[in-house]
Amino acid sequence: MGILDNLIGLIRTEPIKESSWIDYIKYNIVWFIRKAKIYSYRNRKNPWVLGSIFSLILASYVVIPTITNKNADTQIKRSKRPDKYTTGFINTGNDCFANSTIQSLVPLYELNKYFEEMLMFKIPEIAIKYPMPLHLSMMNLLNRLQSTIHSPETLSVWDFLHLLENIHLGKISRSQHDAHELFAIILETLEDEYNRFFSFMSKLTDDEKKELGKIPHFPFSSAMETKLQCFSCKGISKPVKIPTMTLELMVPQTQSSTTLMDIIERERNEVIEDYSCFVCITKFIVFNTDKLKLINDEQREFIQILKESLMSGELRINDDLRENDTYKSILFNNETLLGQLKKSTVVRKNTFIETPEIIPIHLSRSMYSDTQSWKNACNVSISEILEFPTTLSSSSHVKYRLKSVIRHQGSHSSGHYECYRRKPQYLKINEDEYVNDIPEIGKSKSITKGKKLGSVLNKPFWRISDAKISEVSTDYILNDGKAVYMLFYERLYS
Ligand SMILES: *[C@@H]1O[C@H](CO)[C@@H](O)[C@H](O)[C@H]1NC(C)=O
Ligand SMILES: *[C@@H]1O[C@H](CO)[C@@H](O)[C@H](O)[C@H]1NC(C)=O
Ligand SMILES: *[C@@H]1O[C@H](CO)[C@@H](O)[C@H](O)[C@H]1NC(C)=O
Ligand SMILES: CC(=O)N[C@H]1CO[C@H](CO)[C@@H](O)[C@@H]1O
Repeated sequence: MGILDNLIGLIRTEPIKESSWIDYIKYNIVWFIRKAKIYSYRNRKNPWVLGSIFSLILASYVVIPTITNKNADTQIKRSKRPDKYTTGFINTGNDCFANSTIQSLVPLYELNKYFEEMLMFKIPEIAIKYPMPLHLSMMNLLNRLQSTIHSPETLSVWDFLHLLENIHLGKISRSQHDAHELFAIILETLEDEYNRFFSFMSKLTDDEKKELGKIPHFPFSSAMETKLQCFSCKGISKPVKIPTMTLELMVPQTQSSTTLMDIIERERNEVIEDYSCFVCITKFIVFNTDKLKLINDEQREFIQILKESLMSGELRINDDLRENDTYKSILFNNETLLGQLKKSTVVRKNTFIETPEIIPIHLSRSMYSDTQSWKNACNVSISEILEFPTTLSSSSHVKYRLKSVIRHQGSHSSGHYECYRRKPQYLKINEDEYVNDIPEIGKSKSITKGKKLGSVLNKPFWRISDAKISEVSTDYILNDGKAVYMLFYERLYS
């Protein structure tokens, strides 16, 4: 119990505003320990696991900085500027994929705002049975990575990764080390925690829901709508709604260079040849009814239904009517006639119908043959601002701005990941006193007027290669098209 008492005492020093969070974190600690027992029971040969869970709990909640100053024993580098350094990670092996993935999440304003809103949320008692360990650990990690520092500092990403392993009762493959896979696991785990946590909502009455206040919105969730349109008849398909969290884009394999906008455009308007458009077929059938061999009243009735459906404009190019047995029997009796009908070309349009706050983009650069795989080194020119139409018909656009990039250098099977991370805008309010515009988790602040820092305007990004931090311009990143692998864009409101 000593450890728990100790932890609970430490929790109070965390910047938590809602007292319900104290009970909630206590619950999470108990959950951790139970999970750790199950995990260590299953891994009896690995008794270290339980110990690592305790050190993990400590690592996740202890506010005492475990950040080490790398240059403590040599000459200490110090900068008066707040934007010269940011905290990097200590490389303990092949974890640059993890370092870069976490770093890429740090400058996401909307993610920080989400965590901030979560901490403001008054957790009802009914919800204190749905743990969110990854949320808590991530809040803690981002909080530390965002702190303004004046000399180089590092911390280890493995506390976070061990937690992720324990949540899934398994190991994160250390041989795989792919930044995109890790990001996908983090995102899925966060979303799963979010959905489970808020599942209590369905048990509440409308009045009880009103009392809860604003429910934080998961910033990655969005939905795309996929619709097919026929070039010949202009008919459209029934739209399909697809929940989306990451834009998965295939880098063209036959070009040596392209632009991100081109890839997105191609994905958004994908042309498909040889499509059996049901509207075109129906038109043909309706115009050639006299030539059709119809063998019973059912078939004649069906043709009438087709006609009405076509006239009303309700017929879709992939209408369910084409699955109807009567329709199939008409086709069977008239194969020769209908065989004369040409196939259509259609375009598949993918559009956001719910726009996300953050768009992660994964550029798939893997190429495979029967025996080997290699990396597609196509030069993809990226842009700082992306625009997306929100619906097929309307001309309204939403804008997104580049916040971070994960770059990969090397071959398909080995290589090095680095992160370009946008600096916050620092405002100088006094001599040697700065504030920045990132909503730091748990530290509410009002943005004051001040002089913008010139070095942020000239070099708005950090290039973070594990513990090594340098400062780069936007153009530098936009010209790094052979290495860009994952991109994080964030909604611009203006
Ligand atoms: C991740 O960062 C930590 C801390 O800087 C570092 O020790 C580790 O080597 C990094 N991983 C890789 C693969 O560079
Ligand atoms: C096919 O269409 C006919 C006429 O509309 C309808 O009566 C019948 O139930 C449909 N069959 C199926 C399997 O949907
Ligand atoms: C990639 O394309 C950009 C923009 O066209 C160019 O500036 C850059 O030099 C290219 N990179 C390489 C390695 O060819
Ligand atoms: C099986 C088949 O094609 N049957 C008939 C469909 O309609 C045409 C034109 O009326 C006939 O020639 C086919 O025999």
